Amino acid sequence: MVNRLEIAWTLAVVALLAGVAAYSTVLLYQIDALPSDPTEYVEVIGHQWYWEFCYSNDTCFNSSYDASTNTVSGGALWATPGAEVQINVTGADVIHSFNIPQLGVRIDAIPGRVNRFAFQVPEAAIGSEYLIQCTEFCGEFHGTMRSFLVIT
Ligand SMILES: [Cu+2]
Repeated sequence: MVNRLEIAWTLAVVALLAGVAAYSTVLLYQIDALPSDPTEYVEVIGHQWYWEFCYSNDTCFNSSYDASTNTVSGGALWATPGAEVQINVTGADVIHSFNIPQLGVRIDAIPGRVNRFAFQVPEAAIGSEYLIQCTEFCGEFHGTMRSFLVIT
């Protein structure tokens, strides 16, 4: 004979897990939601071994990193303070992963697929820089596949 207490405990656990599942599902959709009117769109393309940034005025920049001086040349991800930036990320050759650790931005750059993500640029002082680092091992010079988000 089934104890009433066992049934009560089982139902309590089922109710708790159902609540966690419902809350998590809503949260996942909220995190992935894209803004209806972002301030800026940037196409981000991962190459072996540099990032290409294309802006809405159809100009593209290849960002090359120099490890000896910790600087980039040729371009960067430029954004204004407080901007809501939508990035459309893809890969040109192999799988890369676009990561801005300080902002919690991380999204895979996969050839043949466009992944979309939006994030809020901090209200930082103009000239502030945030490291961009590939976080998917993509070959010999993966470690130098860096750039910067520069507040302009
Ligand atoms: Cu990489």
